[in-house]
Amino acid sequence: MTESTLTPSKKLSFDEFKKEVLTDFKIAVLSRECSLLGRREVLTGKAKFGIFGGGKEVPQLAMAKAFKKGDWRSGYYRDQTFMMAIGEYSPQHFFASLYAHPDIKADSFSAGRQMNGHFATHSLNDDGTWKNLTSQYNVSSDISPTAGQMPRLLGLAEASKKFRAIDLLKDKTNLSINGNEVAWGTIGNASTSEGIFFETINAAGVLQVPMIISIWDDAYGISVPAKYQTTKENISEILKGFQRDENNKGYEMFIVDGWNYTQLVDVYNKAAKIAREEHVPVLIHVKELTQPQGHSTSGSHERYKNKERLEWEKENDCILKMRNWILQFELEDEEGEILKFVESEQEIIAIEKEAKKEVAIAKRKAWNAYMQPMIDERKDLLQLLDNAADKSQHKIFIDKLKRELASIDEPLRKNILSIGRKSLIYLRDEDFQEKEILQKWIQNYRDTQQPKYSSHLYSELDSKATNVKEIEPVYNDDTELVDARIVLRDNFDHILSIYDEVLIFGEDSGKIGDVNQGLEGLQDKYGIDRVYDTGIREVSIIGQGIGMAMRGLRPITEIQYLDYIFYATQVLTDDLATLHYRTVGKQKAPLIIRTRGHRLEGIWHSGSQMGSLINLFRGMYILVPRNMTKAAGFYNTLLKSDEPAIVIENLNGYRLKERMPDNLGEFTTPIGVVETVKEGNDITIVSYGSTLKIVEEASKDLSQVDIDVEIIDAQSLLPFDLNQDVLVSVQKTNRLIIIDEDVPGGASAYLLDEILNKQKAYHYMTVNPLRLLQNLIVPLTELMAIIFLSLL
Ligand SMILES: Cc1ncc(C[n+]2csc(CCOP(=O)(O)OP(=O)(O)O)c2C)c(N)n1
Ligand SMILES: [Mg+2]
Repeated sequence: MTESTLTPSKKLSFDEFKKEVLTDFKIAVLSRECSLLGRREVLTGKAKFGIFGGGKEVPQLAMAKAFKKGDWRSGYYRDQTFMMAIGEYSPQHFFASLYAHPDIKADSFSAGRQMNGHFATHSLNDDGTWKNLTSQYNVSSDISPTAGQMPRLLGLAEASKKFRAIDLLKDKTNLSINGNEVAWGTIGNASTSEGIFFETINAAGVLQVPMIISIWDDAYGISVPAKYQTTKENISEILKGFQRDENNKGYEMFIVDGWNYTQLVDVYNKAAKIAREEHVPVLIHVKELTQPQGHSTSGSHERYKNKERLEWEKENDCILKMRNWILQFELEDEEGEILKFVESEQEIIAIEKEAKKEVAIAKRKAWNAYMQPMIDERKDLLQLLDNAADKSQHKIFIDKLKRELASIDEPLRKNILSIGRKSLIYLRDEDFQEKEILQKWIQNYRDTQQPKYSSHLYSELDSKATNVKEIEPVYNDDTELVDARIVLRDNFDHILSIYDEVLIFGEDSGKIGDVNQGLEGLQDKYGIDRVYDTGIREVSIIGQGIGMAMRGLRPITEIQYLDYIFYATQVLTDDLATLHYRTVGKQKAPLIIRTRGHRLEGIWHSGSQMGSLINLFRGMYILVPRNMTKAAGFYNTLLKSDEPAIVIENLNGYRLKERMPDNLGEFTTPIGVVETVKEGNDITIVSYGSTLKIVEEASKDLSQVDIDVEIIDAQSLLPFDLNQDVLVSVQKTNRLIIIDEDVPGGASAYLLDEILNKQKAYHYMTVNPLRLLQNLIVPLTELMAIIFLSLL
């Protein structure tokens, strides 16, 4: 473990050094001033909640110095000063995000969709193309679950490793320059108690990736002190075993006090050099930090810190310590002259005053920019209400609504829309032009304002996955029947040869080519950097995928069995599924997750828990192909577009026979389109995955008793049946059964809701629609009987 000593990494003249120190000090003070004023904005009701970077300013100045263009950060809500120091966060922006200004130009992180302190930069142009990521600072969009930034951090770092190792990627200089980019992580001391912290730390040590993780240690996690968080109350002490030595690869580690500016600068420069040049992960334990205003605006730290601790925090505030160091700094030059940063304290006071002023002005500007559009919108509505009131018999009520709206000091869109709609209730029996204009304005207002808050869950570009057209598999006359896994394998072979950016990895995916051999031989053919094994650690496998996808690669990560995806649930639902939404389309992670399930023969290795997936993973595509050709088609579709998805292959389908298509790598299965696999007139049966085969078998027997079923393969649960083909089928058959392996209230309930409420098929049904949950106690014969009886 390296204790730092000061060795400047570059030679500066004293004047340059002085300028840098004073500029840094000003950024720290500016940041602190934002925190102080930000808290007041919340306490006076102008913002709902605030979480700030106070007490962590000085180490972040040092981190910013070592952070180069092309590098990536994956951190958490305390990194306010870092963001300011790299020039990606101004005080006005600080207040815009505190007020949740829903304009990406005002709050470039999330247009008010995230709570403040959740940072991001833009990786994508408006047309969805990549920006030149190597000529800008890159900040992956933060999420709130503590340690949730860790899995993605691993992938961001691993991408550099891939760009350095894979010759085919060398020309992608807008994404990487020879893998020189470092992925910087930050995490609070208490969040290191999370399992995914340890999982990721271990994985990065194994992978030897350029990842630098800083632990901001203020000895607390909200109110809970280190003694309840960390063994020995010391995270670097317990991570000592990860330290590299002469015989073993591992981490480089540093321990440094968070108020010691010069030592911090030195440590961060050294860490960057090691990670960047050697691709060795580095851990920096930054101790003795404070939290001068407590955790967030929700409470005060006087409730849980004792007098001694509060006193200690005051004395050891990193900005105060930096201030004292600046005041006391003296250096004798070669001519014996004493060099100082400042001649007197007045110079420091002047910087502090200036910062205060700047922040106050920024706050006013941000507030006005946030409020002005809504004030204008209210004005428009008041005018329209006025016009309508003059014509209405209910003028008295409309006038009252007008007064109500006019009297709100700071009108929000919610107020405007709700008053507008209320007025229409009073006007419901009347008919005049002013009412019509008012009605249109309200409708238009809703249509134009709503997307500010809810757009971009999925891509809104022409290139979106649901726009990829179907290309059917082509067969020639002597096409052979093969084990279905061979279709998958040969299709992956084509994928790897077409797309240089594709990497496939997971547990047992490399050497043996996955447990069902859908990747057999592909590591030998494409190399260990493109098809490879990982440890057993689902959430960080997903993290590898997310991070690499954010850097322009096209990872296909394998989760060995669907049942084990749930270790990664938090990261999938909070990070991957929301990334596009929470950055308003400015970042993407088109990760393809390959897994297998649907064979209900036990508790594990075989589940079909679609209900939980479709609810938790909105923002991704959930695809349930009935066979391996359909699955291969989905992979091809997904690679022609750029959105995240889960493909659940049928565990019992790998050894069934399928025909080998000629156009491997080319044919596509459309997303959001059902397929009618058998036409019929008596009843519509919707199913998917492995139950579909059972339904097909039952239908053959039923045809012998003249029952003619129509079978529809849902194929894609998220989204489901965008063309509403099921509706057309029900219009013909007037009967519906949905069959799957999920629990009651699971995916079949979702499908029924889509068909009844979205497609409005209810009107065409002559009998109650049924949902049938196929499992061992509903064998084929019983299934047939149920279908038969439903027709009576
Ligand atoms: C998974 C999860 N659990 C709980 C929380 C609530 N929470 C937010 S911050 C926090 C404490 C984090 O402390 P630490 O990591 O030391 O960071 P600090 O705030 O002290 O900088 C907690 C418990 C959360 N956001 N996510
Ligand atoms: Mg803490």
